Amino acid sequence: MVPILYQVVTSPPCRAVFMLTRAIGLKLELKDVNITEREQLKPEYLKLNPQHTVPLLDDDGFIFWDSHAINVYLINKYTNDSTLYPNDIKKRAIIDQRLHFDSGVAFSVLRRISVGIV
Ligand SMILES: N[C@@H](CCC(=O)N[C@@H](CS)C(=O)NCC(=O)O)C(=O)O
Repeated sequence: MVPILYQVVTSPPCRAVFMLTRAIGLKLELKDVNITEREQLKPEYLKLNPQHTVPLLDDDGFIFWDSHAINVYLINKYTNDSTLYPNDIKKRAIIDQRLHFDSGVAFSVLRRISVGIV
């Protein structure tokens, strides 16, 4: 059973998961979430993710969200290639810093700017 990704094809965090799965050769089942129609706010989706965001991963019943957490999980579970998320603690610390920067700073700033334009 392949992992299921609830996604929006144009969403930057979803694209990050697509890039990672392409890099490690992992197939996903994709389920579109129509956020323009606010499908993410429906009770069925809120039951899966009370934070109502995409991407969300369902890996054989193990359900969680956030592209950064999903990518690290997929690397740990589905590849032995340690180059993407090295075991070396200093290299890993730099990657974690970039992930947290994206999560805590870059994405929210870019979202605020782009929501005003789109
Ligand atoms: N930090 C999250 C951000 C997820 C996020 O905000 N996704 C947007 C689409 S790009 C979303 O789901 N928006 C709908 C909503 O917040 O209700 C991640 O990396 O997965």
